[in-house]
Amino acid sequence: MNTSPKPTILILTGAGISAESGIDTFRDEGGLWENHPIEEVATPEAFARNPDKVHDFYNLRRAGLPTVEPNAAHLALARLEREYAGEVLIVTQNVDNLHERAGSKNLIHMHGELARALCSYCGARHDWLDDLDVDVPCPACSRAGGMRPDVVWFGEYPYQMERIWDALAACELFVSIGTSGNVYPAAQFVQQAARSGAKTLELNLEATPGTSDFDRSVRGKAGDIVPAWVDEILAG
Ligand code: BJW
Repeated sequence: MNTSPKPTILILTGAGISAESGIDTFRDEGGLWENHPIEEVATPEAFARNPDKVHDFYNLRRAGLPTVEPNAAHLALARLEREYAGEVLIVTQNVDNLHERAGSKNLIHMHGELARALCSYCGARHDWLDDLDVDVPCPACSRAGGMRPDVVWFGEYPYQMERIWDALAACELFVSIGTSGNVYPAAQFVQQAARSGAKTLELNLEATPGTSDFDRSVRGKAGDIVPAWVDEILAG
């Protein structure tokens, strides 16, 4: 039984929420996939074929993390979590660390984190801000050649899915922010939440393939429409 005084809110975020911080999205014009085809950088096969190329792609993005700041949308979601009388869970597809730097605590990185490395030999995970390459030994098992970015590539299983399915079944409001809805399983969260009786809201710069699945859609930049929506919720 839900004993929260206010409806439980589950928020799914995507690359669009970090766009105004200066991080490229994937599929928009000029996005990351324009110069780096998915199959060359975001699959386990690509990493096995050409680890140097994949390391270069992620090293550049990791090195960019300290040069960007959370924007008004990240800050508004952190404020929502602090001030809202019910539960707020953010499930982000983003591998940047802008939600946590904005102050969000109840956060799942379903596609992993740029600032972490995973040893494919022993499975150990490490906080990681430096560049990775094929000669870097794992601090846990000391073997070189297995260290990779701790991110979820196509064909791999996203993180904390059990917890996410449970949260989708329990939430009363599902909000999708700045994601094109092209990638599964995140693309099906709206249907899952709606089936469990949640109200659904999409906040995005433009319409997406899933827009018609939402009860309500608001168009605009995340830095404008997310703080406005948070004000609306906190005002009751
Ligand atoms: C703004 C804005 C502003 C801009 N303000 N908005 C055939 C059918 C169905 C599924 C499959 C299929 N074949 C294969 C699959 C599965 C596959 C898949 O989905 N493939 C698709 C290509 C079809 N999925 C997987 O393999 C996943 N694993 C899996 O399914 O395991 C089995 C399983 C089954 C069931 C349950 C559970 C598991 C793994 C997917 C891993 C995705 N990984 C990446 C890379 C992560 C590392 C990295 O960052 O490099 O994740 S791909 C990339 O896409 C990244 C993102 O998180 C993800 C989503 O992108 P996102 O965030 O939506 O960005 P964009 O660029 O697409 O959209 C930006 C949006 O922002 C746009 O809408 C703009 O309008 C908006 N915007 N500026 C507001 N200022």
